Amino acid sequence: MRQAWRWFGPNDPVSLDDIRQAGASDVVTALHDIPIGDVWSVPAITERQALIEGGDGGKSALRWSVVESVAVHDHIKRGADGWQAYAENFAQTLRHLGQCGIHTVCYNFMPVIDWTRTDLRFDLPNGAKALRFDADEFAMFDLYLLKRDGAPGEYDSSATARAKAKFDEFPQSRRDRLCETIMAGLPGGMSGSHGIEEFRSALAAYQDISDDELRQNLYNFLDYVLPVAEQAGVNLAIHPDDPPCRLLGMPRVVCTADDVAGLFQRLPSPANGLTLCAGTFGAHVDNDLPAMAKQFGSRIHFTHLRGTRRDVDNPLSFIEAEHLDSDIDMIAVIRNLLAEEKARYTQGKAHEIIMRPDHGHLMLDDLRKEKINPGYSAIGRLKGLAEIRGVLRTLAALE
Ligand code: DNO
Repeated sequence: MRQAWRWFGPNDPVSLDDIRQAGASDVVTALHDIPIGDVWSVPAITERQALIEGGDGGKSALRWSVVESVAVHDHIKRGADGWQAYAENFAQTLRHLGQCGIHTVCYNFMPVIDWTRTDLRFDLPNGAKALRFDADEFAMFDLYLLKRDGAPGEYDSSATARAKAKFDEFPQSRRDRLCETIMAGLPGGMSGSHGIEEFRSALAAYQDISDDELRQNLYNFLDYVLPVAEQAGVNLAIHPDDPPCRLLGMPRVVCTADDVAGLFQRLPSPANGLTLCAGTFGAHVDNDLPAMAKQFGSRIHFTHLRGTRRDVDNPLSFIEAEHLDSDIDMIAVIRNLLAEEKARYTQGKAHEIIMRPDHGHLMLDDLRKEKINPGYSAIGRLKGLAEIRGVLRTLAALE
């Protein structure tokens, strides 16, 4: 397995030198400055590549091996007039990436909001801070802050009562922070930030789109881009919807193992692959992560090996737990991914799966830093990567 690290580019407070010290060999990044829907030109890609791979006189080598993510334009997700032009731009970006030797591209098909949390500094008993998704706080936002038209019909009476209790309990400052956390977009989010009116109208545009329609729009998009990806030597790796449940009345199509199985059945192209984001899938009670690692083995090109722990009294709420200590049997996931690599190797195929740690806890010195990207501070991810590296080494030694 190749050990990678997400980097947000030259303005990331965690530098390429830090990544070298973490012991990662591969970098996961994107050209975040290019507007969603525009083509990434070859010079723009090679310039970033030179920065990462330039060698810098005797320093450990790094390789930009995964793009996370090329964003899918909203027109494509809605199947709106002119979506094909955006699909063509996406395809052109894939051609350029393939030409530059970057062969793995993560993307997602989440409408309006990318990954979503309600608390970016949830206190853990050990003094570190974690990201958290609290379903009641989210419902409170939907019902009492956003006041979305369809919302009251979508929560049962006990969920509504819990949301109301939160609303009453939260001072204005916490309500404001919740709005910002949900609407401003998190690092690496592919949908940008919204003001409340803009947010309402972006959501309204999905009001009449069912899960089946969104799924069909995903298939139409992939019908368009997969042949290009194959030709360009690029594997696409869809990232699941995070969290894997219905939000704000919008359709969702990549939440469970069944969703993923359906996608591969409908579009068997070898370029049609998966980002096995253990933490995201693990937040859904139906998903068995070790089984998914086995079931989708040959399609897994990229993996986020983080863990989530669901609340006992509400399985829709969760915290980002320790990488090895969560609801997920991470050792079994890794064992199955290593078995997949071995099978590929035996078949003479490119065999290495790229992994990265994800959403580390905010801890130690990072707690005192002014500028951190939530989930992407250095030390928590360093801890996650080091723990996973220990598992990789141990399982290899036991072979
Ligand atoms: C959060 C990430 C997401 C993910 C994109 C994938 O940390 O897992 O931002 O990168 O949604 O396209």
